[in-house]
Amino acid sequence: MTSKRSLDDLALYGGEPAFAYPLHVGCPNIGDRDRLFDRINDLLDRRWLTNDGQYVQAFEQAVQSMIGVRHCIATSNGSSAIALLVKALGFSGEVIVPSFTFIATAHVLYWQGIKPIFCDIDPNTYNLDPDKLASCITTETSGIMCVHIFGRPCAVEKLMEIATHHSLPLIFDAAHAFGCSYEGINIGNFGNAEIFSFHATKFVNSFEGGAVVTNDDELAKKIRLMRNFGFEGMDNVISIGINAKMNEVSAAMGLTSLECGKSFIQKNRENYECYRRMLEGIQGISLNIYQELDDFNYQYIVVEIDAALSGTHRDVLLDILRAENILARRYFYPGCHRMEPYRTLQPNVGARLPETEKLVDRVMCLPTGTAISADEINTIADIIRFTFSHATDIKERLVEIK
Ligand code: T4K
Repeated sequence: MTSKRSLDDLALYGGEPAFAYPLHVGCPNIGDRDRLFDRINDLLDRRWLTNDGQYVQAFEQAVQSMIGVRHCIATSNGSSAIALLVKALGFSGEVIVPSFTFIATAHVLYWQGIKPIFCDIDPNTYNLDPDKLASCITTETSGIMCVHIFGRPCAVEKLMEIATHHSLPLIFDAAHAFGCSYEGINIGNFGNAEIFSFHATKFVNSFEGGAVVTNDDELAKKIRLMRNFGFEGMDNVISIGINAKMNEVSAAMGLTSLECGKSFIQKNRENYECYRRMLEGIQGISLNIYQELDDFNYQYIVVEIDAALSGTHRDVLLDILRAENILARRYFYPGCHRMEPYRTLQPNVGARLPETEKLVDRVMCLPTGTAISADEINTIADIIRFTFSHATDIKERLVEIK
């Protein structure tokens, strides 16, 4: 329970922070240290540190069998996985993407001279709205990249229908969706290919890492070559390529993390249920509810703040929480279209993204993962309740400060 009794108890106004240490949204899950150190000692003993080593191969196999997909090509990070995939599919001109995503989704395209065409989202799922997709297609469109944002699957079937109808390749940025499924099929099996991120902040992590997964043999072969400068054999380069390889220490961490994946999901789910109970009945905050039908990794706790109902704008709550050492994040404010270079290149695009513009002002992610306890979640919820119940006084103070 928080000891906040008056506004002056809030750390923002000089009180003692609720936590003496930071509570992060993306605090990494560590897993079985002994197994990790055994593996690292083993790879050091064998002096094989990178370049398609034993642990990378084992990691790829483990991902393949877990997802039930024919190919997994492990990469240095999620961004390089997208870059390889976009290059291998020959995307050019324009590619349709949501703006409500991490900046990497758009940047990887623009980095390769491709113009991201931002499409609006469905406010219920935060994913690209298939009903708005067709109007974004032009003669320059070479592909569609959707994002299973926060791990919630996109409207896969509708998207595939539209892509097929227009003969466009469809890929998924599944950076958040490892361990999730759509109608009984694991994410990783849809479209031409999908990519995962195994960054430190993901529930299964390899420090830095990523992967392209696909059931297309030819595409997999092409990407595997591109990941290693286009080398086929020792001194024969048969295609353009770059260095996007995952190293052995990362793969050792990835494998170890994967082995603990079920327990990480279990803990994330417990945290989610705890938030659900604790936030219930607080007017003006709604927790994203997930379909029970499919597998889900619960790696993000996503809430929307209704400023009219709660009397508190999301950003005011964010300042209050952060002063208490609760380092909530405004993922994905302000939307890619309002970040450079896109806001300069496409200054009026916001007009056709009304749902994205509304959401980026309301949404927030709260700390979760194996490092957080139920007591800490209770305190976070108490501070939110306290803030909303003192909304008028807080507003007055803000006016005074200005
Ligand atoms: N597509 C999508 C949809 C993505 O969300 C991402 C990445 C990508 C593509 C690209 O994948 P990668 O190339 O990154 O593999 C973080 C992550 O760096 C990024 O991977 C992730 N998405 C994004 C949603 O979140 P930042 O800039 O917010 O990271 P940072 O450093 O602020 O970390 C987030 C929180 O985690 C902080 O509160 C601090 C905490 N943290 C972080 C690290 C690295 C720790 O406690 N320990 C740590 O070691 O992007």
